[in-house]
Amino acid sequence: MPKQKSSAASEKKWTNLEIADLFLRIADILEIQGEIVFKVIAYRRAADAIQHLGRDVRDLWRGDAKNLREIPGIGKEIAEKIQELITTGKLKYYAKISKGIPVGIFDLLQIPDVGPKTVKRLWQELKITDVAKLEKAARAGKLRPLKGFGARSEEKILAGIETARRKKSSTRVRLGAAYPFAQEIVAAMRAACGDAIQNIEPAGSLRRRKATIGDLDILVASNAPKKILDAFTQLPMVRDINEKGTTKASILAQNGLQVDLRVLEPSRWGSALQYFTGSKEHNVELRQIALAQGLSLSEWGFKEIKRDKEILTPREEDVYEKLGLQYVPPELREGIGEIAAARTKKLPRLVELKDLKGDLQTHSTWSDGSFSIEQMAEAARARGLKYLGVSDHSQGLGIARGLTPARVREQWKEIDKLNKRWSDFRVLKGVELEIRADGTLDFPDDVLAGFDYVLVSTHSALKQTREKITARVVRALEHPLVDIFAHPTGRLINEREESALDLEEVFRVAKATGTILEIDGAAERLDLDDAHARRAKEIGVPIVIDSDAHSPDGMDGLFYGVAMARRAGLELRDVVNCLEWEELSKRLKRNSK
Ligand code: DGT
Ligand code: CA
Ligand code: CA
Ligand code: ZN
Repeated sequence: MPKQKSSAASEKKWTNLEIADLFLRIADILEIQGEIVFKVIAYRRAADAIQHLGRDVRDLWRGDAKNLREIPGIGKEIAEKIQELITTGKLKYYAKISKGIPVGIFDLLQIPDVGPKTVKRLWQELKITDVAKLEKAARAGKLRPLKGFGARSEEKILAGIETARRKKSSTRVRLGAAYPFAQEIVAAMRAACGDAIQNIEPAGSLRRRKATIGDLDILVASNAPKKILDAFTQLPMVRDINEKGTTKASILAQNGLQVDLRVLEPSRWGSALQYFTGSKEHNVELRQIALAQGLSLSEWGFKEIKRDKEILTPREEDVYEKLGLQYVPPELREGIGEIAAARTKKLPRLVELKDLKGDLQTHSTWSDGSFSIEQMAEAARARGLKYLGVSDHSQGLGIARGLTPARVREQWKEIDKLNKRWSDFRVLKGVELEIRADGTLDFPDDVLAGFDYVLVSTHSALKQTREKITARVVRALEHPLVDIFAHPTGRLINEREESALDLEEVFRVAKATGTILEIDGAAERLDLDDAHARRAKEIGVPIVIDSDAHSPDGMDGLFYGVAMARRAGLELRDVVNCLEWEELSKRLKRNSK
């Protein structure tokens, strides 16, 4: 990040979600303290705006608190507080107002239907400052004396406490965060144990590349389990040790993820890796097939049931081979028909990262990206891509500094100049064009005609009714100069649900009009997700996998996008950016007659 003050680098780096949470907490405190209402509302509005930004707040900040005021709902005072968080990692105001508030108070606010006003009364009138005390009081019928409370509200509160508990234990981590973290653990284990490790691999949902991960399951093949487990429980990222035995340990990492690590003999690697990769449903089906052949199958290997004789499988491929099945790639192991396909050797040949020849959704400093077109292009070239579509935002997206037609023409000049540089690489003139709330497009047709391709998306009015948002999108897809529909559902993992968009209808229209739908690989999006992309393929909709990168590192999004595509069973021929640009260009709606 070029414009960040160097002092900030060593401080805590606040994510959008964390900043939003802090502001919500401030609002709660203010309300509990009986502060004036508009101040409380201001913090809630700011939290909402930041949560739904869809990009790092630092990218908008660019070293100046004033820039933050472009975000609707953020005024001078709050903009300066965000700046303080970014540059110092702390907020003095929060330290001041939270003084003297018991920490348990905030847990009370997590209970459905228990708001700051109720909390204030529970605290002041009944001295209840945490969930345990509230639960006890509700069970003992001691809330009734409060004005407006009765037996019914006590029941409701007890049920609410249960709901809050369940919710708390079910937060799943995004693949984009869990995957690099797993790589870090593997590297740290290799550094600590060297030759004692014969094989190490993260299994479970991470290996299946699910969009979100419950916990990490790491397998190690080694003849020195004690050494491995000692090293694991002493890793710097360990916060707590849940459990440590002779072949298995489980830790809670600093980042809140649980990590289970199992050590096994190298001769059992194949069956163990297969078993702990799951899914459970896939494994159940596999064991039934084994039984039908007189074999039992477990993480330890096969056993011939009649003779009680063990058959070990050092390689995972051996497991499938032994059962007469085609090898099933981990991404397909969800128990949804892959085993039947493996039996008849009809599994798809899944698309791979190296099959991608270009990226059609990326951003530069011309809108809300953090790097120049030149830097982004060199980064794409270094990754082995042949073309990079620059798709900066259009004017309608003010908070992302969307481009006016005049700025677009300036950008084209820069791109033309850059393109003289390479014979083996090309920068494409793209745009991420807003579909306005009423379904009209953000640029007139004569501007749209000048791009190499046009990608459309929705960033506002995502709460429209199903009818309204579907009609809005369909209208855009029917436009002859619209080539791609980006991040179709608008979901942000753990932050925002999908819009009400009728995807079946969108798929139908996309196929009929030859509009391409996107798998956006940005860590928070993964949109289309695996299930939607699978359906899109069934219907015959062409798919593009993009990174939505705002920096060179952001191009890792291609990896996560490919992960979703593989889970969806997509092959090279289903993904348009596996084509050279010349071929892809001919397929675009605007160029096909
Ligand atoms: P997660 O952690 O919720 O994202 O999902 P997984 O798939 O990683 O599930 P996890 O961590 O509970 O277990 C890891 C793998 O171990 C799972 O994918 C398959 C295997 N496994 C766990 N429990 C069972 C079970 O009861 N039966 C069978 N057949 N396999 C199991
Ligand atoms: Ca797991
Ligand atoms: Ca686990
Ligand atoms: Zn976007």
